[in-house]
Amino acid sequence: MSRIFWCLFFTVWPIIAIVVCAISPAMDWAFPGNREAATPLGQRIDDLFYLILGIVTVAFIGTMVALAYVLWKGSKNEDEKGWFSHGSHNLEVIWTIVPAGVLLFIALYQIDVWAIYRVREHENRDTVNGPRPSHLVAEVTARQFEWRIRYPKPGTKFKTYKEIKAWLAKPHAGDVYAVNKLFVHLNRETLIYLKSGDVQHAFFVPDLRVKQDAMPGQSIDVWFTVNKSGKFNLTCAELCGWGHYKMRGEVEAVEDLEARLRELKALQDFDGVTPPGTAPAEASEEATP
Ligand SMILES: [Cu+2]
Repeated sequence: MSRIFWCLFFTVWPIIAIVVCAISPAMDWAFPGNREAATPLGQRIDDLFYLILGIVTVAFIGTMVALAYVLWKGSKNEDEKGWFSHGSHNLEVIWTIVPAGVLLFIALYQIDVWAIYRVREHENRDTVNGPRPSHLVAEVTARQFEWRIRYPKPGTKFKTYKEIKAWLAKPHAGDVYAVNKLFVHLNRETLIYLKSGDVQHAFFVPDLRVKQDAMPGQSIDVWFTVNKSGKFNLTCAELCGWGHYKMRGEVEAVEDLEARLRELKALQDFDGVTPPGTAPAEASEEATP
């Protein structure tokens, strides 16, 4: 009886694991927000994830069925003597070659996604010599415990990477500054230069499947194209100090980025005195008897 109990005991856990895995997308336990990635590359990363999950699930179920079969068979006859195996050369060859083949397949299959994610020239073969005119370029500086963002003057179009590098080297008149809020173009490529003002941080936007460490003394370029409008959480994914937990920001994809940047610029330039040609609501109320 106790043999059958242990047989069932060890069989029920893998079944629970498979059930939990199967229902997790419906229960919102799967990807962030239970949504599709908001970038085309993120969707390909998700596809890779599901492919690997599928392979692992098949291996897991196969192993568990074999285990349950052995337990069940062994639980039937208490008088049967154990059979001692000193290994099987053929089996060892099989279970070495099969995983090696699976790993080789994954390594080759994912190479394209990795190249697009990390090797800029790969994605922009047609524009290796310069950024696309539609690029949003922004400098994002992580520091304890916030994200400082600098955009070039609204309307700036960089023609070469050299121009971008010159802009990154120092602040320029007309730059637009923001904290913890990064506006990006919808359906157009964003190119950000990630820096750190102090320790190591990590720029992580789960909905976009974008994650990159920010290193002191380095400027790291990160690019993505958001194809869903909305707001996405930006968090720091590197334990960077006591206030790490509150290092939260937001990425918002908007249709008219230029207009949004001009609004930010106007707000930044406002000196507290009513700008010419406009009458704030408070002032006109006071004037009414
Ligand atoms: Cu941080």
